[in-house]
Parts: sequence; structure tokens; C-alpha cells
Amino acid sequence: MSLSLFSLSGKRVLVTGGTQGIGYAIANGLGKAGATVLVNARNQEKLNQCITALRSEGIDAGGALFDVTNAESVKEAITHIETTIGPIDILVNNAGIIRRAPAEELPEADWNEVILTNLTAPFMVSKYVGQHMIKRKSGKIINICSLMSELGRDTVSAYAAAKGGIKMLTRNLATEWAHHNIQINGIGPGYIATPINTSYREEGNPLNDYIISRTPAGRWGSPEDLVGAAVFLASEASDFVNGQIIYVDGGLLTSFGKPFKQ
Ligand code: NAP
Ligand code: GCO
Repeated sequence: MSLSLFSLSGKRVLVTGGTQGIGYAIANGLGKAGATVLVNARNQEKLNQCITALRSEGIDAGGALFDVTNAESVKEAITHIETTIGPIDILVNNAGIIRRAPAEELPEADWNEVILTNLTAPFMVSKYVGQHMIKRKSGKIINICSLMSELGRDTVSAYAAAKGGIKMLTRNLATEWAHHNIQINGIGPGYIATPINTSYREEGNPLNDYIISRTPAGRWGSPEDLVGAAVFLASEASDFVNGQIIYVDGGLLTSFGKPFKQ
């Protein structure tokens, strides 16, 4: 076996919401595996800083400014990339948000925003990129799922509904498109230290201890922990893998957990 099986040389990847956190680490990791990277963002300044940072590490990087929740912008951006820049060989649907409140209090506007961003948007981006992948009979789509694709938790009803939905979207797109030689899979990150959950790691927040004790590996994940699974799912090494979710969670989903102190 040669490591070239994992090489992304000559491939172009689009990572949505890629200027920070998990998206940035995946963009960086796929870039280091040889891919040309297009980072999507909705903020020009953050996008410029991100491209500068990726280029400073020797990565061939560019940007795609659009809001993933705006169907017209998504369609325009994908058409522009495919016709003037080049084919999107790999799509990573990473952009996501969370709104936390008990279900009985969650405003409908928050519910709608989370479903639109975390579920409808990955469908829209996949749809427009998929149309080109189908014509080329080649492509990889990686959807960023969550522990909440499998588990419920207080205050995250909209997020869990969307992440459960993206798991099933992954399986359904795989069912529809696998025969076009497109592999659609997901990564389910465990608790990864990023801006989405900074407050959990603040001094005195009991969730910090709970998360560490609930995770067999005994620590928070880092965004870089996700790179190996992303390279695998983006590369030829996964050409017969379809509709799977790889949980990169320090073992959390496999375990009932331990008491806080033993
Ligand atoms: P993050 O640091 O908050 O990153 C989220 C990214 O999504 C930001 O770059 C954000 O851009 C972008 N984004 C949000 N809405 C967007 C929109 N409408 N259009 C374009 N970009 C948009 O959080 P993260 O932890 O890296 O999260 C990345 C993904 O991993 C999410 O799907 C999240 O649900 C998932 N995830 C995270 C964890 C974890 O523990 N961290 C675990 C499981 C799954 P702005 O700067 O413009 O807001
Ligand atoms: C929360 C967290 C989670 C994680 C992640 C777990 O409030 O429990 O924000 O939802 O970010 O998605 O896999």
C-alpha cells in the first residue's frame, strides 16, 4: 500500500465556514495533504486573514464569500467557482451554529435559524455542487455531524434535530449518488475546543468536568484531531465508503461513562 492513496494533490476542496475552529483545521489539513483549498465565509475580513494564514503555511488557498443560508448566493457562488476557477472535487459542509434554550422556551426564530444553517444549507450546497459532480462522475462530500446526531441533551433541541437530520441527509445522498462515483460521508466530532463552546471551558462551569469525565479519552478534542478522518474521507482511500459517519469523539458514544471520581 502506498501513502499516495491519501494524497489530495490535484484536488480542489470547498470548506464552508472555514475561517476558524473545525473548518479551519480541516481546510489546513486537506491543504497539507495536497489539495487546493477554497474557504467559504460570510465575512470578508475573516476570510482574508484565513487565506493569509493558510498561504503562510504553503497551502494553495483562495476564498469564496457567501452566506450558506442564502440559496441564490449559494447557487451563484458554486456556478462561479465551477465555471471560472475549476471543479469542486471535495465539499466539506462544516458551517454551523447553535442556539441553546430549554425546548419550552426556544424562540421559533432560533429554531428556524439553526435548521436553515445546519441542515437546509448543507442540502443546498450539496445540491448545487452535486450537479457538477454527477456530470463528472466523481466527488467527495463530507458533512460535519455531531454527537447530537445520536444523542439528546438539555437545551439543544434545534441543534440535535438538525444534526440528526444531516446524518440522514448523508445516508440519503449516498443512496442517490453513490452510483455516480460520489462518496458522501460524515464526521461526528465529540467535544472539540472551539469558539462554539468557549463558555463550557470557563472557570467554574461544571460542564467542563462533566465533558472530560464523560469522554473515555479524558480530554477535550482539538480541531486537529479531526484531520485524519477528513483526509481519509476526502481521498481515494475511501472510494468504497459511503453513507458512514465516523465519530471522532475520544470514545464518548461508545461508553456509558464513569462516575466523576473513582
Ligand atoms: P465555530 O468556531 O463557531 O465555527 C463555525 C463556523 O461556521 C464559523 O466560521 C462561522 O462563521 C461559520 N458560519 C456560521 N453560519 C454561517 C453561514 N450562514 N454562512 C457561512 N458560514 C457560516 O464552531 P466549530 O466548533 O468549528 O463548528 C464547526 C462545525 O462543527 C459546526 O457544524 C458544528 O456544529 C460542528 N461541531 C462542533 C463540535 C464542537 O465541539 N466544537 C462538535 C460537533 C460538531 P462566522 O464567523 O461568520 O460566524
Ligand atoms: C453542546 C455543544 C455540542 C457540541 C457538539 C457535540 O452544547 O452540547 O455545543 O452540541 O458542540 O456538537 O458533538
